Amino acid sequence: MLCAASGRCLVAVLALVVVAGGALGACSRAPIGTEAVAPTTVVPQHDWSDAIIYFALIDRFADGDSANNARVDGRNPGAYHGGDLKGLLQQLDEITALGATALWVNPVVKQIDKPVWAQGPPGSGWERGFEHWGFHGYWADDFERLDPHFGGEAELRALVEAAHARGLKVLLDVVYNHPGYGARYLADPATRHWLRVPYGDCGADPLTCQVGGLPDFRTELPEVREYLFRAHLGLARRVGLDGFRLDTVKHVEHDFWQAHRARSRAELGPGFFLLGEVWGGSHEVLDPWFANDEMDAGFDFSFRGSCQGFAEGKGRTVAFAAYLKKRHQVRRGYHLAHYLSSHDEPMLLHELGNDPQKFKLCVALQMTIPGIPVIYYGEEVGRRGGAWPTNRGDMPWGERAVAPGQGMPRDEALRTYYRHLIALRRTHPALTRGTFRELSTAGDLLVFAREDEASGDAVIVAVNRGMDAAAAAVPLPERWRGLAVREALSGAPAMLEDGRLAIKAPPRTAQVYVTEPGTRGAIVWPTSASRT
Ligand SMILES: [Ca+2]
Ligand SMILES: [Ca+2]
Repeated sequence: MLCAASGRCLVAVLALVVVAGGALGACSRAPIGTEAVAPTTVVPQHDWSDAIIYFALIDRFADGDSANNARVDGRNPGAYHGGDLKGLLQQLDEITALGATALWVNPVVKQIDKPVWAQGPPGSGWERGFEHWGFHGYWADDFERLDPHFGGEAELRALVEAAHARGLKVLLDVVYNHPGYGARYLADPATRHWLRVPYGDCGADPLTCQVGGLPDFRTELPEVREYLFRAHLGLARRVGLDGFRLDTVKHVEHDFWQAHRARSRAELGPGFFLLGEVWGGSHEVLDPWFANDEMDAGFDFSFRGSCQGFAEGKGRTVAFAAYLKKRHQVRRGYHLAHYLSSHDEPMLLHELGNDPQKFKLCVALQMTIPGIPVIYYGEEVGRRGGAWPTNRGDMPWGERAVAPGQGMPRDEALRTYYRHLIALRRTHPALTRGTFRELSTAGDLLVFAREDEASGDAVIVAVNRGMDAAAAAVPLPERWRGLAVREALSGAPAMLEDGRLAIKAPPRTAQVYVTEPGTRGAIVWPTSASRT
């Protein structure tokens, strides 16, 4: 948008946690910027249903090439800050050590060569205005070239190869609906008719309007489709991408997306993954795109706000549980991707008053409910930022010699919390593919079970949003009979009383109960849950 196994596996995931933890400890004692850390790999996702996506804005992540830093101004939230594909490649271990299985990067095509004057909303600190450039990649000037600020096709291919060598998949953000303001297509007599004049009203006709005032492609024209398909799918094939994140999906015709799906499968194979942004998406809103198999997944815009309300103590726990139960009722083989923060919305940590305890409740819920968790770069280390444009700040690198975010503080304890939860999600099929069953909603304590019949795995999650300790006794899952149980985030043994799990939850904490490793056979991941 403008303003996007086997038993061996179980052992490997657990080993990753230990190895990565050790590496981090070593880093903190090594001379700054000189530590030699071996590339970190992840156990590749078995299927997109157990993916964890990390979304990075390339310009804000890491600068690996100062030669392409034209018009860089780190003081301006709308200017280029110098990050590029080469820098992202150099810092890939930051993402793999976290445990993410897929990387999503913003569009990389050539951007318009001039800024737009923009004013931030009240409270953003940028109400008086600033020069806004296409650092985010959503203002294309030429879909057939890459923007030198990000790097060339060789750098993109190198990034994809380095990611694949680490077990990480790569999704590229692409825009089919519009080019940037004043793009070359408007001036060229050969392509001027590709843009819609007159244009519609977004409220009345989302297909023909100018989203954010951007010129709308006449995507119903065969020559426009052919041009855009060749540009985007050709790049994907040449650099080896695993899929696209599709921008502004609801502003383009359904038959366009059906043709795009057929074309992407024909050229890139049946596994080429399509994650679409339908603004306001939910299981109900997205169903027309799933019904026609136009894409594999869409964003769940409901979770972030719902979780914020729950963490702030608003509404009854039972209502939030009812919401969680129904939010992921999608057609089999399709997915919802749920996020806490994004480039189009304020950072959730900010919305929660920069209270890490409240934020951690939503992190725990994000990593223990159905769907594909999406992590917006830096939120895992407590990146500060409110509404746009400050939600697109630099990746904090602490004392590491990485620009542009060198010197920005990092909450390493929060990152460790993420890593533990991600490792649990990667180890337990119940957390990715299992059913959701509410167990207790008394007061401020929510307890639910995730159970996966195919693998026989079960997990119980307890989240206490209250300022007081809370307790509940819930029945044990049938498959836990005779097994030792522990609370995985603390490592403490679980208390079992009369065949029930006795939960005692401290104020504003989350707990994740699993069976003790070794007390049952290794968890075997079922075969693919997808259609293809
Ligand atoms: Ca650079
Ligand atoms: Ca359109």
